[in-house]
Amino acid sequence: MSIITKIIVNADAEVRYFTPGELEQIKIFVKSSERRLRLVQSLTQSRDRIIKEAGKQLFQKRPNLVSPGGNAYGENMTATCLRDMDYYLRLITYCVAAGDTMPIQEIGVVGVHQMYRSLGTPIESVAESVRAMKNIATSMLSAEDVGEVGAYFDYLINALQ
Ligand SMILES: CCC1=C(C)/C(=C/C2=NC(=C\c3[nH]c(/C=C4\NC(=O)[C@H](C)[C@H]4CC)c(C)c3CCC(=O)O)/C(CCC(=O)O)=C2C)NC1=O
Repeated sequence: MSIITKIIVNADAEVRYFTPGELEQIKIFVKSSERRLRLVQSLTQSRDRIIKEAGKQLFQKRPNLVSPGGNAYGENMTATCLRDMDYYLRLITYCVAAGDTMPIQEIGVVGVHQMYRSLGTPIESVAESVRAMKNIATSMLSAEDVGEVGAYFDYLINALQ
């Protein structure tokens, strides 16, 4: 799941020791761990605000979603929509902790197109909600942190398109 696990799986598949390049990757991962965990903490602490604000932006931009006939119409459906956003933000924090996109890949995007199609949920609006969360989350972060977190958001947005 983490970048280290991935490197081990790759090396073991080829029955070999780590390459210098892999050791370098592990070194970078270990060196950045304190910063990444701080980042996880700050996203976790701000999650309510990020989701509430991003939801507001989404429904302002696409009012048909919460109008009669819209997929997020009604209190329960709106809450389920915000819950999906919360799921995705949580997966982003896993990625930051792991230093890898694997958590999103394995938990968040397998079969997601088919799932949302069967729910009648417009997936491009789900992508839009993630884009809104990205903008809000990154506005609270330093440039270095924006680079890392932004990459995971972008990975997810691409997968939802
Ligand atoms: C962590 C991995 C994971 C994901 C991603 C996930 C998504 C997910 N979203 C669902 C529903 C839903 N998802 C939405 C979301 C939205 N509707 C909109 O119009 C907006 C564009 C969008 C919010 C941004 C809605 C409204 C439902 C309820 C649909 C229904 O019950 O008809 C459902 C159906 C079951 C349920 O209601 O819980 C699943 C499985 N579940 C998971 O375990």
